[in-house]
Amino acid sequence: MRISVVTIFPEMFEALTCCGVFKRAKEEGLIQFDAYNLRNFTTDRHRTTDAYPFGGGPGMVMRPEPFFRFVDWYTERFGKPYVILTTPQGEVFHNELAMELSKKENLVILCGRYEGVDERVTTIVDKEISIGDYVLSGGELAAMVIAEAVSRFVPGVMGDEESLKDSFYNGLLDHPSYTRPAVYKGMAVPEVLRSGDHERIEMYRKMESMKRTILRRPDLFMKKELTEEDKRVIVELVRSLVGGESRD
Ligand code: 6GU
Repeated sequence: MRISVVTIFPEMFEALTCCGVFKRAKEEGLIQFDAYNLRNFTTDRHRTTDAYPFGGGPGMVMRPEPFFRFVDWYTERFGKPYVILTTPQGEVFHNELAMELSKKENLVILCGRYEGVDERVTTIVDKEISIGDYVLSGGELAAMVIAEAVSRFVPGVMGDEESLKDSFYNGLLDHPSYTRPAVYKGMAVPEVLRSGDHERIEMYRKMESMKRTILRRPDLFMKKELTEEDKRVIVELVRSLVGGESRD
């Protein structure tokens, strides 16, 4: 897939492409990624991307023309993209949305700045996205978050497709993980993980996953549709908590 961002700070995206999974995906041609400079799509002599808000008020507002010109230029070159605008006023980003976006052939992310983007830009936008209820000075970090989360769902990007089955794929948080040494500063790795009993390990992990989700993210738990297996896990979890007792 092609992911393109347009921003007044294209250099910021080196943080995304310099290292790690995203860099490799780009090198292997699984993802075409480009950060375009919005300034190159300005129309005036001074190449301005913002201006004072009509009606007054603090801060500057991003002018519409460069965004329109960028999307026109892009469409002519690559075909019609799915267009996202980063804004604290958007739908809060989540993993399922990342999965949906990963099916788009051409994804364009318009980076807004906190003070705002001329409202008319929304007429060329398919979805406005926020990454959470806090304020960032610009949409660049949000665009990187979106690009990386989306890229993980592009076939081939995660070497091991099993790695996709982590937090959220089944609506639950991850179970805890341990590695060597088996005992560190007096803290031992749970015995079950070293038992070699794969059935017990699986049940232990599912129970921990369920327990964490209930305790830390009751909102996620309440949304979850319980499978028969989930119910068995909850039964085992309650049993493990009350000890040997079977009724009462
Ligand atoms: Cl998408 N943009 C800005 N400027 N701030 C944010 C955000 C986006 N999401 C959360 N805060």
